[in-house]
Amino acid sequence: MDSDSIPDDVMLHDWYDALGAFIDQEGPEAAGRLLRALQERAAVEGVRIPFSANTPYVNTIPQDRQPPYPGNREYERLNKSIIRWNAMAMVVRANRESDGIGGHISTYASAATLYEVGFNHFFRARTDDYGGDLLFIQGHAAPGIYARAFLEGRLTIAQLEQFRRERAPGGGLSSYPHPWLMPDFWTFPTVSMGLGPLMAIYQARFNRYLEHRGLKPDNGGHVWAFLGDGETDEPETLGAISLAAREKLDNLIFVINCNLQRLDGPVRGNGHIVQELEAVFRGAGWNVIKVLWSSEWDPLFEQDELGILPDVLGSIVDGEYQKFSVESGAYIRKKLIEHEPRLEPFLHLITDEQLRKIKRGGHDPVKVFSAYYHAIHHRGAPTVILAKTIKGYGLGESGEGKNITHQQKKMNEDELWEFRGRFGIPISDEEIAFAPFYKPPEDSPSLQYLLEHRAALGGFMPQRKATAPPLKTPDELVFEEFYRGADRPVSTTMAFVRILLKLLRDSELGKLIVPIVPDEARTFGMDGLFRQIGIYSNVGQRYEPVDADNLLYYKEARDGQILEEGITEAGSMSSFLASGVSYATHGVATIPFFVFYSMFGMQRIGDLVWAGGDMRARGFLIGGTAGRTTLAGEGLQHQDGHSHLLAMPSPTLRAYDPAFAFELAVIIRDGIRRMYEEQEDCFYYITVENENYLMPPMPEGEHVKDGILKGMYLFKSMGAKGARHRATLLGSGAILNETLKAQEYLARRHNIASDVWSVTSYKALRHDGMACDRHNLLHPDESPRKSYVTQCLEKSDGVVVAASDYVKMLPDGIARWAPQGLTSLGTDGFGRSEARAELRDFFEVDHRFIALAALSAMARRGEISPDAVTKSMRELHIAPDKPDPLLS
Ligand SMILES: Cc1ncc(C[n+]2csc(CCOP(=O)(O)OP(=O)(O)O)c2C)c(N)n1
Ligand SMILES: [Mg+2]
Repeated sequence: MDSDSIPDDVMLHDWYDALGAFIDQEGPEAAGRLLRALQERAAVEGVRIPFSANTPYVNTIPQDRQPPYPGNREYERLNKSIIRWNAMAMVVRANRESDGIGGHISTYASAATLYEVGFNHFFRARTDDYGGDLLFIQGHAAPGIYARAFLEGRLTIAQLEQFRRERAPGGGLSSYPHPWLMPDFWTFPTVSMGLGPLMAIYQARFNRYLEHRGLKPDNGGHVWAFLGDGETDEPETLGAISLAAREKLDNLIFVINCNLQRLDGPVRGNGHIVQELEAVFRGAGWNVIKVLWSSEWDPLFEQDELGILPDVLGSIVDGEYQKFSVESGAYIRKKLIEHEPRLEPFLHLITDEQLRKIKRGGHDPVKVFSAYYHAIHHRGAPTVILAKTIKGYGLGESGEGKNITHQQKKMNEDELWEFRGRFGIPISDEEIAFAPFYKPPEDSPSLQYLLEHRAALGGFMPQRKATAPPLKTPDELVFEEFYRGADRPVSTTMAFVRILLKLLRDSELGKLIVPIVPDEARTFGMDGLFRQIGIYSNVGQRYEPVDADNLLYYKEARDGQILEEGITEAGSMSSFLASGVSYATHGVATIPFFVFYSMFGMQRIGDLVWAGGDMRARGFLIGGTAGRTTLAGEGLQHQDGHSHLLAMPSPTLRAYDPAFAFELAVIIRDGIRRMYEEQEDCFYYITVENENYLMPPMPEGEHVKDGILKGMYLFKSMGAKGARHRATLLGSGAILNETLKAQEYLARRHNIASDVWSVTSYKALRHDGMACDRHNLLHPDESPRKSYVTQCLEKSDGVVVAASDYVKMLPDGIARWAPQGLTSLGTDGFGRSEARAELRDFFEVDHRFIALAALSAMARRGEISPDAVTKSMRELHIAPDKPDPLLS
């Protein structure tokens, strides 16, 4: 044979026959092994087979491996049709009432079978003897989930009528899955696309972690993540799939609704999204199940003796399939024959009408059931189901398969008639134009069937239950050593690690702590923990670590406590979230401490932080190596001077920038009390720094702890000989030391007395100020409340200077409550790779600039002469023409 030739048909048939006989005799698994052996042999003989991670464009599960369908198809179809109708009516009516209120019809329309088969047969709620399945529902499919909950009796007609009108009397329904808004219903926020699949992977892994550590019984529970095919373009969607395979997460199932469309148009008009995803997931080691064709196709495949059908179907691009979904049977026939003339006689087996109606696999409950069945029984790898559907399925002229379908929110009367007819909804002709919600009578067998199936599967889903009992806040004694201060220079990072160590030793809380690091433990001096509590690994440690003879060796263990995530802040944050909501998902409160480079936190994974607030996550985010001038040398991509600004918008995130070990101890202890004893739905962002200095003892007085938590307290007052004026200096984090130095300078060189306040949280101060303003706005008849900032700052009428290692916006954010105004110093700008002192000079936040800011403000108020300021500048070596750090 020459190089281009392939075996002729006769020869091929001999091979086919031989293979067929082997499969009949030995079974498909043995045949797979045989082919693999042949492939290896061929490689040894020098045969090069082009690599393909794809299988033909047919269903992965052949008809003879389909389990029998256990349900009543008639009831299920009726219920599903009613749910479809109500989901559509919900959106249509909301938009009639309130034009532009939005909502989506077409996503659920394409996914209805995927969800309904799950709800009727697979999704099992948490019970005493079952760990519970967790559902990550595609956000835009929310109307369908509400429509089901309505049939289940969990939602009222009034609530359905108030879809996207949450403030309507009696309460409405949130647009998408938001646990913050519907805390008894939704479990995971998913509508920022890409986050759901990423979180689902880490959630499945965290479930295993809990089991391996004995915090949750090994009693099952699958994580089901539903996502759109367009959503797979988000890097977060596919970014962690190799972890899922590596960890052998057979408790994880992705269901990708391949309706071939996204918002604007086709996902891959010129290609094949299903094949593309198959290759990606198979390459990563997942079990891939393609559900492409409905049962109606089975006889066609059977009669396809030439084996040409898969090839033809595989050569049709997605854009063309989309066109098929809006075209006539005759058109489809013509196009298929254009692709492969040999199909012509074969296609005579079906009529044009049959050809038009023939369904895609994702709309066939039998095929979907079969895929789910194989998925939950698959061992050793996660499963992805690629279900081919039509976007806007059933919407007919008003949007099925159309490019505009994603945005479709209205249906005219004709379209409603067509919908009713197609799905057989029992609504009268007179009513139809109103698009009324329909619920069968309570005693109707179809509704009873639906309820019985949920009861058998453990109860309704989704459902969120925060059942974990409160924990006891550790005794003050645990923190005493930090309140006393340290007699050798240490950093707040070191203090944090020591606090963590003590908490890990706590008899009640210790085991519940989940330290999470993205390959940064050594940076923060946490490597001592490797040996002490171990790094979690689902397979333990299968090698002798290179540092085995070292006291602090790299210990991996199946019950290891640390989640060493590698270099993925998004993945680590997803673990944080899984741990931070375990009080609700598993009824076991765990306390995550996610320690990361502060620069790669808020700005890198801000969307996940936002989701954390939505899902009512609890726990501690610890931003290490923080402070734009405190982290020296690293330059502008590492030195963080704005994460506290980025922490501002997340409403339940409590952000702190402590200066001393005792402040940190007070904040962490109170955080545990709030989140785990009082069960408040909030979480913490605390920055820690790596500058070593002496940690003073906590000043006396109850107001100190209180002030630390509220955001500021008086740390040190200093008089001065013959002082006529007094300044107020606010400092935070490591910059507090610069403030203290400035205090001394002002007293020594200018006889100015001053008070130094440590500001631990500009965010807390601002929230308090805003609450006071709002109260005063709404209560004009009461005497006005005074913000905490005002209460603190009105004690002195002198100038106020605030300095931190963060942007000036932070102190500016409280300026309106400073009775005498304030001057902000901060670290706006890109910065430099430099040493600390030079950076602080560059950004103008060192003691010299703090003193200068105070003197300059005093001169403007006439308290001192401008000459004295100029003189001081010379003394402090501050040049007036120094470049502005903001843009230099
Ligand atoms: C991060 C993010 N970007 C953009 C959007 C806006 N958006 C919502 S749905 C959608 C298209 C979804 O297409 P696909 O994932 O295929 O889902 P389908 O509705 O087709 O099932 C877009 C762009 C979003 N919700 N989240
Ligand atoms: Mg899509």
